[in-house]
Amino acid sequence: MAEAIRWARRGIGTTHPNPRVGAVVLRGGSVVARGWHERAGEAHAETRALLEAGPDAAGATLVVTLEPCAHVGRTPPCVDAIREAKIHRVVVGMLDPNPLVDGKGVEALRRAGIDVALGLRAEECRALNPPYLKWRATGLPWVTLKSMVSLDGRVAAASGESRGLGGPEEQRLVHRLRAESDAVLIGSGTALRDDPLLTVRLGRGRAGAQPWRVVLDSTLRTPLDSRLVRTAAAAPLVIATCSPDAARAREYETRGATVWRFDPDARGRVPAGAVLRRLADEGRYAVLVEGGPTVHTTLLREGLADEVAVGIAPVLLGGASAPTWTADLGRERLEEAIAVGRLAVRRLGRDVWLSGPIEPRAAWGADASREEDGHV
Ligand code: AOF
Ligand code: ZN
Repeated sequence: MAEAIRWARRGIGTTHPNPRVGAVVLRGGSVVARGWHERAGEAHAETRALLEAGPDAAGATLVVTLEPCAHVGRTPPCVDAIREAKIHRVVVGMLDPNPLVDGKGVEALRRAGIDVALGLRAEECRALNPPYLKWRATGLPWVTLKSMVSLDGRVAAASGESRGLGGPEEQRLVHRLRAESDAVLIGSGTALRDDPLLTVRLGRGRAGAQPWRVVLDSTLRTPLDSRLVRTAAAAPLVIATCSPDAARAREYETRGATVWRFDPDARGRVPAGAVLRRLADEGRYAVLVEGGPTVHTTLLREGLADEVAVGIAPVLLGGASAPTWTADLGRERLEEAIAVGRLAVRRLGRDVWLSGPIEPRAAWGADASREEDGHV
């Protein structure tokens, strides 16, 4: 299963809206074939592994991170392929919460007389797919808040300068996070202040399209000559707004951007939750939020954030008006603090990178109870 999980990871950044899935075929304890799901519309992990195994699959064990599908989607049911390949035993990491599958895959295999074990390394298999699992449970995407800050927590100097705060290793990690995301989101303040590109340029590029770049821009103030708009024909750009200015919207659209219009929220701003839901509806389940403080604060206040990832540069910026990466979270007391669990710490050159999930996670989060723990 550990090897199947490693293969599944290859799909991070490309499988959406499908989950990341890996599979291996075992004979006499050794791996004779492996497969992973690469792109929606293409073969599922287990089908690929079976194809590679060929006649070796007969009587063999198939290990797969997610329950094999029992339905006809863009591809035929994997349970049929498993049966036809004469697999003897299937070891499954976790059930697929897709209502079209959800236990039916395991049931179909057992009905066909195939021995099925369920729940092996279930937590690690779950950890392959936070975005897919959150979307299945809530209809919302998995949201990671990313920030680069000084040792005193500020995102920019008093002058507004922020470029170069994170070192080259940190920059590379940010590009990898983008490559692993289905959408990268910012507020219009960041578009104005930093004029970012938000594309994947460093490191291993994703084997396909760029993530969607999304700007929350209630008044359509993102400049037409910004780097985002100037590159809209080459990398997808969505401007989410509540401005009724159709002429201004057309200016973006003729340059290749897409404009989404929403009714303003109570504070007259683009409703972040509605934008996230729309992204999920479009199959974008992994959203990386790159600021600024207004957007991060809104998402934290509204309970829409799932994870934080903060790079800390070893400098003190000070500055009475230098912003920190969150603003008023609407909490007064220490006990009301938003807690981050299982904090991971990494050194990146001279910088430190901290990341972890926001706690407590919603009820859908850590529910492993549906798996038959101890069955394997
Ligand atoms: C698997 N193995 O590798 C994947 C599965 O439209 P389709 O045919 O690609 O089906 C998509 C659904 O199939 C997806 O929502 C999920 O329930 C399941 N994905 N299943 O057994 C795979 N990618
Ligand atoms: Zn399948």
